Amino acid sequence: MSNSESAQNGGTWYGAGDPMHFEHLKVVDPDIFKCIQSETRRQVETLEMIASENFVSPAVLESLGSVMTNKYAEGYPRNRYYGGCEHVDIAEGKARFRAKKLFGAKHANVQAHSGSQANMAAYFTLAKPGDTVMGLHLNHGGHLTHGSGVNFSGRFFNIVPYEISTETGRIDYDQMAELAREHRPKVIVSGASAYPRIIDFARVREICDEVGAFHIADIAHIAGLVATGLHPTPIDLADIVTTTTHKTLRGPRGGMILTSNETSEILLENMPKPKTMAQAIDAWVFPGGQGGPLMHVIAAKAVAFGEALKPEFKVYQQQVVDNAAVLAETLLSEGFKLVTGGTDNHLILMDLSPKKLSGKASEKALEAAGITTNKNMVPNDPQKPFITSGIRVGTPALTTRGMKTDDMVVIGKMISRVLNDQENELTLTKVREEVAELTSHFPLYQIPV
Ligand code: DSN
Repeated sequence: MSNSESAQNGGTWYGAGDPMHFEHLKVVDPDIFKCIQSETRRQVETLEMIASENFVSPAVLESLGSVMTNKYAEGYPRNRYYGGCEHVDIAEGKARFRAKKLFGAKHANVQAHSGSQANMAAYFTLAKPGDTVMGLHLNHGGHLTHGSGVNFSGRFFNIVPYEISTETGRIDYDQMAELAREHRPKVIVSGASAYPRIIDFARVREICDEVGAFHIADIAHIAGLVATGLHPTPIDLADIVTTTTHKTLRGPRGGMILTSNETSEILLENMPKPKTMAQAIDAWVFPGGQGGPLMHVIAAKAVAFGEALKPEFKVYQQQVVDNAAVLAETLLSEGFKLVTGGTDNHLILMDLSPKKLSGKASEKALEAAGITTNKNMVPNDPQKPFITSGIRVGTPALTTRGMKTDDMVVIGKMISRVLNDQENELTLTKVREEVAELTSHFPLYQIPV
């Protein structure tokens, strides 16, 4: 692929430029150098189809590997607990400004270390321990932080999960409304980790308004689509929007919180004094839940948001969605069942129960063939979460490499061959060779030597 072609996909890094050098690491810690070398090779030579992963640009990588990691900067720009913050202030200011522009938000907190910590800060901004919170059930596509009993969300809050319809595989908004009327939650969380359809944020807002609940929208998976208008935005429909920055948004691993709710005085009974929504969010990130921000990650977030503001990023996101649609059609034509029958976004949830295949074994077989996916629960899954009957696949990472719809047809057929013949080593080896051949046409990073 030429650089001009790759630029249309929103980046210029595919195989371009020098490899990262690691002169020091090679000498100081050859074991870890080898891990990085092998991981680079794995990323380059296999098909990365985990729906929540992506490949960052060299500019983002350089920022992550910079001296910004050395700086303590507790507090917020121009209001820190440490001296020497004049440069990190600029980086964080740019990250916040670009995030607000990208999503049309009035306030952005870019310090959350992860999506989970963003959600924790959002919950504590709006609810007290023991309050009722509604979120999509983990086994129906929700996230751990949307109320799982093994997570802080399920331990600190009284969780009432809503579900997807077992007939359609889509979120059952009528059930959500009924549960909300019955349980009067303080917060309803919208958003999902394994949901292939558009989320109706307006309907969730209506339900919240009817019962007097706050609305938190977790757009971690779809942030890139939301930023480019390919999925409706929750910005004016949710009190708080949380996201990760490393999935479709293609930035460094991390979290972010946005709001456009200008509630001037939100009384937080467990905060020392009334705060605006923006101030309350910031206070629940630092000092409420975190200490020093990761300034190298925040600098990299600024770079990624700058990339996402470019017109090429929309072209990239459209290709992500087009690729997922064609991959879904291919899998359907190969006889697979897909939850909801297809996809509107970047991911597909395959229900392997009609074929009597487990997600665990299928993930392993695909991995052996050079295709990286993850096992996933499907609605009413008879299997345990560590086994499952589903496989989740996504197109963000392959699309970053420059792959298009024709490639998705080829890949869909490879997935079909592996899943239908997963015990056969010869099939797995043959597909692995084909994967190596395919990936060689889509250079990514140079493997360090
Ligand atoms: N664990 C992530 C995923 O894979 O979807 C969500 O945060």
